[in-house]
Formats: sequence, C-alpha cells, structure tokens
Amino acid sequence: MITDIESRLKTLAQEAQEAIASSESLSQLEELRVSYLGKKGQLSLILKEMGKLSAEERPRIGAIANEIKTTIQDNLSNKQQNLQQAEIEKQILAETLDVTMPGVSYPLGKSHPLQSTIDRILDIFVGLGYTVAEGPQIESDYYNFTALNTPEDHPARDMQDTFYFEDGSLLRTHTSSVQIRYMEKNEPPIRIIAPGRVYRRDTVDATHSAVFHQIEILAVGKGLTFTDLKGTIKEFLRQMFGDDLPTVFRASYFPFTEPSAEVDVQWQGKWLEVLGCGMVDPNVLKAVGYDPEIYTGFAAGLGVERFAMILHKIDDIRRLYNSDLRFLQQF
Ligand code: 2U9
Repeated sequence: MITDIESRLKTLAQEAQEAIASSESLSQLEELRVSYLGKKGQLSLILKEMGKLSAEERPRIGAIANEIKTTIQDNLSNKQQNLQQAEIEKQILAETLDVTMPGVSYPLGKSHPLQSTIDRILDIFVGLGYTVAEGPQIESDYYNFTALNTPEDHPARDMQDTFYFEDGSLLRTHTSSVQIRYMEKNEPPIRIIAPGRVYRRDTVDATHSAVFHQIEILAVGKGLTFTDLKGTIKEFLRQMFGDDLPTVFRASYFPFTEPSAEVDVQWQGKWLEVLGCGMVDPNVLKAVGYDPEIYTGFAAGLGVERFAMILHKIDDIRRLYNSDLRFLQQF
C-alpha cells in the first residue's frame, strides 16, 4: 500500500515534468496545471488515499507529496515564463517594421488656383512688412461707401452697384471697408493687406463675375509720397512677374484716392492692366480721425481672378468657380 502511493506519486512527478516540458502553449500549460494540481487533479486524488496510511508513514509520504507539489509548481511557472517570453519574441518578429515596404498612399488635396494666387501675393507683401487684415462680407453703407469718400449721391456708386439687404446692409463691393475698420482701431503708422471675397451687380461673362476676390494694400504714415507707392508696386510686380518688367502708371480716378493711377505691365509680349492705386484721399483719412495735415497714405487694389488668369493663362473666369476636377487637377 505504502509503496503503491509512493510509487504513484513518483510516477506522477515524472509524468508531470515530461508533460510540462513538452507543452507548447500557455493554454495547454493551464490544462496541465488543472490536471495535476487542481482540486480534482491527480495529486489530490492520490492524497485522498493518505488516510489509509499508518501514522508513522503519513508524515514521510506527506513530505514527499509536498515536495512533488512544489516541484510541479516550479516547473509550471518556469515553463510559463519560457512560453510567455517565446510569445513576445514571436510577436516582435512578426511586427518587425519593414522600412523598405511601399507606404500607403492617400490622395493629397491642394490649394485652389485662387487661393494659391492669394497666398503668393500675401507672401510678397508680408515680406515688405505688411500685416494681413480681414473683415465682414456683409457691410454697412457707411463702411463700404460713405467712409471711402463716396457719399450717397456720388456717381461712382453706379459703377459699384451691389446686393442690398432689407435692413440697408449690403454685400461689400471691395475690401476697403476692412481698412476703414482697421484704421478706426489703430494709430499710424500702418501697413496692412486685406484679401477677401467681394460682390458687384455685374453680368457674368468670360471676364466678369458677380462674386470675385480682391486684395488691397494700405500704408499710412508721416511723409509717405507717390514715390513710396510707385516703389512698393514696382517691387511687388517684380517679385510677381520677374525682373526688368516694363510698367506704366496711367492717370485714373477712384473716389478714395487722389491722385489715382492704373498700372499696366508688359509681360510675355502683351500689355496687361493689373491693378489700380493712388494716394489716400484726405477725406478718407478724416473719416477715421487721422489728421491729413500730419499723415499721408497710399493704397492699391487688384483682382485676384485677373492675376490667376494671367499667371495660368486661363481663358474664362467661370472655370475658377465650376469645381471641374479636369481643370483643377492641372494646378
Ligand atoms: C482705403 C483707401 C483707399 C484701394 C484701391 C484700387 C485703387 C483699384 C480695383 C482693382 C481691380 C478694384 O478688383 S478691382 O476691380 N481697385 O483699382 N483700389 S486704390 O484704395 C483704398 C483702399 C482703402 C482706406
């Protein structure tokens, strides 16, 4: 009887050691633990028979059983560590990053030709020390016209007819209202550039749109002259179209500048009218509380669509608004 239990315990220890050594997964190992050491496991089954032993034999066999239990537990935990380590190594191997593999490509969006033209122009003026300013597209009559030396009965309003709301507000016809708002809040010297969407009651054709984009610059300070305006515009046009560009300043008229000029450039064999400019009318400076005896200023305005059409040889302004990918993907 005694030898029976003792030999069964030793056989169990031997078997367990072999089974644990050859187990290949953590789940298999857990099954072995339950099978050998679990409540209803093989060791418990044998120990239940301890009662049959004599009082002298019981402690000796008990000690052997405990030793076997500890050995199996040690074997299990060593094997568990080995398997876990192997699993981690396997995972690391499987997850190795192959830097030579081609990446996943996503279709990239890009700037609309109008936006990239705006960005180019802003970059040039920011380089000349200008700050970008923006304002509302729905304006009051005051900011769009009256403050810009264009009172209600002024004939220039005819050329800048726009869309009116019932409360008398309107869709701005130029970004000049942005500069008025800026001057009200800031003291000279100022150098600002105002890009944005503007509106005109215009019949749409290849070169006209009722909604378009403008960029206007404004500088106000002590002692600014037409020479400063000319130098600024010529430097801008040089950066935009290239060195040694023939330019002409033709006398013109705008309600908010005096004197005023339109500027033409000779580019790729053609004369192009590219922008308007002038010295800020003293009435405009007065409207924002600047003393025209102390300060002078110059301003210029250009149409972004016109610049984009010149730069990219676009034949019809409407192409810029149709969202036709066959057209847009060329840029
Ligand atoms: C303030 C004072 C004066 C802005 C100016 C022009 C001349 C001009 C046109 C170009 C093509 C409008 O888009 S377009 O049709 N603009 O010729 N703009 S001077 O003068 C200002 C602006 C703000 C306070």
